[in-house]
Amino acid sequence: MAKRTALISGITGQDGAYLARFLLEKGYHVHGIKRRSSSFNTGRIEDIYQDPHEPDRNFFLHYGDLTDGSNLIRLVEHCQPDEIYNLAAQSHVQVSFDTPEYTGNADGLGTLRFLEAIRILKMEKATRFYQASTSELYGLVQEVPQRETTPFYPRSPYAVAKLYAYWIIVNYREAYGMHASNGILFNHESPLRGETFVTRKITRAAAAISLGRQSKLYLGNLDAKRDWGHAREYVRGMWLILQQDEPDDYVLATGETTTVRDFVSMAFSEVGVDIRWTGKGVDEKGLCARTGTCLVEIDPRYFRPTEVDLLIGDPTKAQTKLGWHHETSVRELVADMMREDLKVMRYEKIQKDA
Ligand code: NDP
Ligand code: GDR
Repeated sequence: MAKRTALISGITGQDGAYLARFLLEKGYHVHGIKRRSSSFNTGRIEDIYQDPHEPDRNFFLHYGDLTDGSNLIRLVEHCQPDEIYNLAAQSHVQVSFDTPEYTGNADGLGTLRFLEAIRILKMEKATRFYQASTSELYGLVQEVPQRETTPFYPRSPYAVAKLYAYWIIVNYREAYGMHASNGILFNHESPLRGETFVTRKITRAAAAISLGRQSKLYLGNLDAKRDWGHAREYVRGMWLILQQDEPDDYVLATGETTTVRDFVSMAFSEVGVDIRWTGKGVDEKGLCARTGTCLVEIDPRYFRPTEVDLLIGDPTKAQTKLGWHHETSVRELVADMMREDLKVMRYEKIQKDA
């Protein structure tokens, strides 16, 4: 059978890095879109990078940007992908309040530009399209657990941009018969998670504090609840969605929810620190550890103008139709992230001390 070709936008991000590995292992030719940057942004895919001079390559990187429509047309024409995974986005919810226009352009209109590229090139029947939709669409709680039929109520410029992307996928599917699907993915994390998302911020801080490299962790809303899974397992779900005969929309989630506060406790317990919470309210400072030293403090700057309080997904449709299941519990996820962050921090400490 001829090798299949995939085009991944957002290949330098957490999910892009896991998905590229997954597809390469499946024997795909993988093309990735990376942004031009003044410093390296390919750290997550270093180990699968292939030099352009190597013969018989199956991994290719191209410069591109979701805000540049003609670039996307050229890339789709050049790569002739069987499958496109649109993972690129300004993906930070809080940052979207600072950059709402850019976020709308990249995350909302960027998806439209990709779909238009397929349409302009008359590749509607040749190319399947995966859209990285999000549990942030549910926003203000309407129903729990959240499933494919739960009404959306987005609570950030990011979520509103993703709402546009979600519906343009549905519209192009219905209008032009495209094989375009939404994966409504709940939070998924890993050792490759961006450092400013709360889980990685916590695991890095717990590792750094335990090694004496940091004294305190500042956080915002500790009461938010998230359905956290492992990114490695979620990229398999993305692929399964595109292997279905019919395009459709699917929730990928664990079905369990955890507060930010409990995530902190789990991370610190991995390094033998028993966090004793002395405060409950959002104004309360001084969440102390066993030693009596204050390790975690609330900083109002990390609160969002509008928050998503509770996410808990119902993955029944993905389980029954795709045969997809999560495997890693939140505790195992924390352990995995802590293990890797401790490794990195110890290495950095040795270098610094030397
Ligand atoms: P990351 O933030 O780790 O990665 C985002 C990727 O998009 C990076 O490669 C980034 O490039 C790229 N990118 C950003 N803006 C542009 C642009 N204008 N043009 C081209 N590329 C761009 O996100 P994740 O890997 O965590 O998430 C992948 C996708 O899934 C995102 O769309 C996200 O919104 C969505 N999602 C994520 C969930 C999660 O829990 N992780 C849950 C649900 C949805 P660079 O490296 O140069 O910054
Ligand atoms: P989220 O992830 O907004 O769910 O979006 P994030 O890790 O940023 O926040 C989760 C929750 O933690 C609270 N929080 C903090 N968050 C950050 N980043 N920093 C802090 O210091 C902090 N303190 C508390 C937040 O208020 C929030 O309630 C992620 C992204 O990957 C999106 O792209 C994706 O669509 C959704 O997950 C599903």
